[in-house]
Amino acid sequence: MENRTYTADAAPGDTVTVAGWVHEIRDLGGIAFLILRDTTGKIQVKFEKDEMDDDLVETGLNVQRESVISVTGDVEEEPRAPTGVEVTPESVDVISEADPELPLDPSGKVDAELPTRLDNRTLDLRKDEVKAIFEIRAEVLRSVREAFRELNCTEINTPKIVATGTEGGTELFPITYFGQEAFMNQSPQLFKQLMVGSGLERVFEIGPIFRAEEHNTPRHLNEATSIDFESAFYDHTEAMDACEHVVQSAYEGVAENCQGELEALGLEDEFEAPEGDFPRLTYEDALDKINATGELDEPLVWGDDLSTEAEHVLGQEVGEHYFITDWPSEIKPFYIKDHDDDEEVSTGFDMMHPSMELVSGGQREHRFEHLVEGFEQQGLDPEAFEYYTKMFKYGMPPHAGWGLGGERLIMTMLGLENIREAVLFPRDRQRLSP
Ligand code: ATP
Ligand code: AMO
Repeated sequence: MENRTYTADAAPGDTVTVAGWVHEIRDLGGIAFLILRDTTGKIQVKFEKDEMDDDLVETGLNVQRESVISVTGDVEEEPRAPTGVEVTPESVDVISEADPELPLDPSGKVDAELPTRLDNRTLDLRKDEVKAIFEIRAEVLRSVREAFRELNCTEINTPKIVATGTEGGTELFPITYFGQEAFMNQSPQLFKQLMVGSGLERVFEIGPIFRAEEHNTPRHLNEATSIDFESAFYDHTEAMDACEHVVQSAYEGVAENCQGELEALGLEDEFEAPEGDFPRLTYEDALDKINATGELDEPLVWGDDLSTEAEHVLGQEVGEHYFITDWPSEIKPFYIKDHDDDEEVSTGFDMMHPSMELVSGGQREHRFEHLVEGFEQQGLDPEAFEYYTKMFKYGMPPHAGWGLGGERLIMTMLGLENIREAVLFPRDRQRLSP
């Protein structure tokens, strides 16, 4: 729109055209105010009924809330106005009139349940505190990309329609691909590994993953954003260092660049970037700590995965981001390398927020024979993965990496109760549109 001024830039003495949504109309009798909202903020438009053209007053005050309008007029200082300035209109143009029946109140005066909000995201994101989540999400992605750049990574994009799954057979979404069986990819795992053996060596990808999760929970999505890292000539400890750097950078970016958004969410005082090294507990230490609390009905034994309850108990004990290392080989996938001196123990690790798992990773099995054996042990047909395994015959360096759940990072960072709040249009068991 030609000559449009953002409300935040409207300064006393200027003649401006501001455009946006009718946030509120307050009619006090002789004087009335229309609050116009755009992406940068709000501005008051003043109507003095006796002193203004009747048509102008009528247009300005009869317009429905949330209609899109533009207003041209002079900006003046006005201490009583919410932002200290107001516009005295010369003309008001109703560009797109809103229906008086709104499915959701963007002024936030009437609360809406999450499903109603998700069905009406356009209106929902007119609220400052909801918009703030997605501005922060964008900042997280910017900071994460910057952190990967500092680590000399190359950004890659790998296919989302694939012939095989990697993270366990039950969670795949099958599709038909020109008459052939295919799946939505659960993880870029195999592709990112193939690229560390290429001339790229160190890569990252930020992209969707698809999982037909069995349960509907506040921390699982059926389409999530995975932040994946993989590097040649890294072991699991170096991969953990990179993970710390990326997660800390995300927090720092938000602390530096999202003060207004944190205020909109009421988090300006409590938001803190995690500092220093995250504690690294072995799986055995973790079991001991959990069992020592006596809070689980049954103590955990070697080989058990950590239940949600166990994660919470441990999170309470540790109280900050931490790693769990040295997991039993039997509960880690085929591509995770075992320790050379003890093949019962893997180099796999998880990185945890006190409330949930954020990352899985590890050093990878790069030796062809061991890799093929691992497939057979997990009941997978190595032939179906030949496109992957054969590259391990032509010079595959030792390597390590991890996958970080983007929405879980944002959810835990902002203390959101439901992961769906961190996604514009979440996919879950009940939700396929919008
Ligand atoms: P003014 O100070 O403009 O002469 P007023 O005393 O004539 O205002 P009204 O015009 O009836 O009173 O205004 C009603 C209410 O609106 C008052 O409480 C006044 O303080 C408030 N008000 C008037 N102008 C503004 C403004 N530009 N911004 C915010 N509030 C205003
Ligand atoms: P994993 O399966 O543990 O590991 O996934 C990595 C991280 O992705 C996030 N995540 C999810 N977030 C929301 N909804 C889901 N349904 C969901 N599933 C996973 C979690 C999890 O920690 N290939 C390995 C990674 C690697 O080793 O590099 C993998 O996919 O935050």
